[in-house]
Amino acid sequence: MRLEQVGDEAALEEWRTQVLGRSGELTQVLRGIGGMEPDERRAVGQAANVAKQELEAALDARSEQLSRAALEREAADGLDVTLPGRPRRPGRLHPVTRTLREILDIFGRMGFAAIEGPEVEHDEYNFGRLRIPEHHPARDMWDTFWFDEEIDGATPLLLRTHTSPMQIRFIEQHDPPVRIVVPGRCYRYEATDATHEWMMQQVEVLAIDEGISVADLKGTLQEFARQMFGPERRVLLRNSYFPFVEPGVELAVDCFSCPGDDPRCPVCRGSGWLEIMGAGMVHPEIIAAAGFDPERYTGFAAGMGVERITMLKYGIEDIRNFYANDLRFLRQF
Ligand code: FA5
Repeated sequence: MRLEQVGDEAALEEWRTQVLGRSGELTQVLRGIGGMEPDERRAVGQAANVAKQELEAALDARSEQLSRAALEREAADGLDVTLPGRPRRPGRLHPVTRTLREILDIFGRMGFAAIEGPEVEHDEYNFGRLRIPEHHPARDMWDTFWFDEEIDGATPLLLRTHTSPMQIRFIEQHDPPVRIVVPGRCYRYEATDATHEWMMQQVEVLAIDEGISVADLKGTLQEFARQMFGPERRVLLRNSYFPFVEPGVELAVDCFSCPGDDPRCPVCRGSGWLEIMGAGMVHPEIIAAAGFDPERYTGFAAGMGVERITMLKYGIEDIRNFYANDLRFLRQF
């Protein structure tokens, strides 16, 4: 085969093997040199080496010609492979996902396992077993989306308003000691504004064991706040009410954006404190209902809003930015 007749890369490789390869024509000649007279050996050897260099140069030139011809063919078809490619923008995590992972990491290091639960929940778990019977005023605070169907005559189905139902589901199935965090989406029938969405993510915290006290609640949440917002943060427990804890508290951290008394501060509005979660000691009736002796076992629980914590961390003033799918907002993180 002549080199000029070689029409593509595969044929070129075939030519190379045939002529220059290990058992190619030229290699045969070089191998034959061993049996020649010294003078003849030198002359043939030199000639063969010259021929080898020329053949290799011809091979390179032909290879170059072939790829140029291929490019020209593609250009003639309207494809210009020499144009720079379209830049690929690397994706990134949503700021709320980042905060969520940070929260789970912090509690993970303290020994809490992360578990998930259903977003479509029974009335009984979202309310009833959390000591919020029908007609209880706490239901007004947590109105939600209801389903028409009933399954097996069980209590009506709804979109859960908080992650607290997993407190009940978990202790129904597991004995103390319990140390879990439950991340997940929650839904509320809500008129949205800068700090309220109809869908938001919470992380529930639950610890039940012998001898757990309010000091454990405060210490754990304080350590969490420091890791999340900085080592100099102070936390404040304020009295609050949730039917499934006794006593109930709200946990606030001191403002990290102003000295604590600036009425124009977008983070605390001059109050000096930012509420980040509801918490309390698990109600003894809930521990008893799961089959454990409330004189022996005590525990604490907390529920925090992941969007709110993200807002505080990055100084975001409107919660609705998170789910508006505006890339100009999301690309900043
Ligand atoms: C609860 O949901 C309780 N389950 C919390 C709890 C758990 C108390 C365990 C005691 C023991 P609350 O409705 O306050 O409580 O909501 C908890 C957090 O979720 C709030 O502090 C806030 O950060 C966030 N949150 C509540 N509603 C919204 C909303 N509409 N939009 C955004 N975040 C919200």
